[in-house]
Amino acid sequence: MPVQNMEKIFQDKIDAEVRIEPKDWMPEKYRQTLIRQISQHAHSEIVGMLPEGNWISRAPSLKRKQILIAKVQDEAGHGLYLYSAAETLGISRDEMIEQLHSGKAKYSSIFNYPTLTWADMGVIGWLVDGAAIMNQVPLCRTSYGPYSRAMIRVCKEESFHQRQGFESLVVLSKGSEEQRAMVQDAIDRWWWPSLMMFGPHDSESTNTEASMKWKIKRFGNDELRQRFVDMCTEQVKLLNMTLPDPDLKWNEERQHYDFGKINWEEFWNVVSGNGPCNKQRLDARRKAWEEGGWVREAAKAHAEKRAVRSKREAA
Ligand code: BYC
Repeated sequence: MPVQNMEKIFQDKIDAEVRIEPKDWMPEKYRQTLIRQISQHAHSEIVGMLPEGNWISRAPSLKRKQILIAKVQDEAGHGLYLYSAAETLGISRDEMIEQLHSGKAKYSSIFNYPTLTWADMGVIGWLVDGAAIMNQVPLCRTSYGPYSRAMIRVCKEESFHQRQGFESLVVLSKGSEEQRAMVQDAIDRWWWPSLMMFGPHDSESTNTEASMKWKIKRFGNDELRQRFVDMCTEQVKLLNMTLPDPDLKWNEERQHYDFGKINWEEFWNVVSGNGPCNKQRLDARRKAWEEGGWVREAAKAHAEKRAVRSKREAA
């Protein structure tokens, strides 16, 4: 069948909301876009464990330590579901990890900022997981079956993460002057990087148009960012704190909050590897990979031994 006909059948399926499954025909660019986005997402989950892992041994109570350990473990799980979803598109996990370690594959800009105080754990839960949910709930309906199914589980866990973050900030915001100052400082540092998580303006985005046609993305970067600003501007009032943006103002006509200009120079600088912690994050991942070599070898030897045994038993 000519490629144009295959493409038409494919697009008709997308338009009719039929999920694309691994063995279905798909345009090469659709496959490549999904590998790029899903692997970038998986890497973000794995690298995202580092800034929070940094506080596990310093959590202020046993309860907070248990919650933080559970959250970081969930992130490892999200990375694994997502690597598995990407593998169904014909790339191996080793290739994806090599792309991360060589700097070829991107991961979210947000994880290249340092976590300086305990309040950062609450603010990451509230703002970073909050931005992730805003972006990821529509991905539960993304057109590629394995990705959409992985995202349903990821989103359920992310909403727990966001609530625990906000709850911990509610407690701190009712605490001492010092605790309140710590929360405000963390909000001031994380607010703008959180807005950058949604990616460049749609007018600058290289992938949005094709991704929306293929229903990989359901909304543009700017629409999701606006929804996030509207949500957080209300939530911050419950903490009696402020967002660090003098231009934040309700616009009656648009029925949305207007907000200030994002520093795109900072964003591209971080994305291209020159953020405050890019080097530290990649060094930590490469070191973990090298030190885990013996586990991979042992698992492989075990699997080979089991395969030989079951072959012998079957004979
Ligand atoms: N950081 O054409 P665009 C999480 C890149 S949450 C770095 O709009 P696209 C977690 C983009 O890759 C974070 N790079 O791209 C939360 C593209 O470059 P390439 C992860 C970024 O893909 C809590 C270029 O800029 N979430 O995991 O249509 C705890 C132009 O952008 C960023 C996901 O990955 C950024 N912020 O839209 C633990 C969700 N933004 O690749 C973990 C799934 C843009 O063409 N991903 N770039 O060289 C998405 O929804 C989309 O990939 C994005 C970007 C909205 C992020």
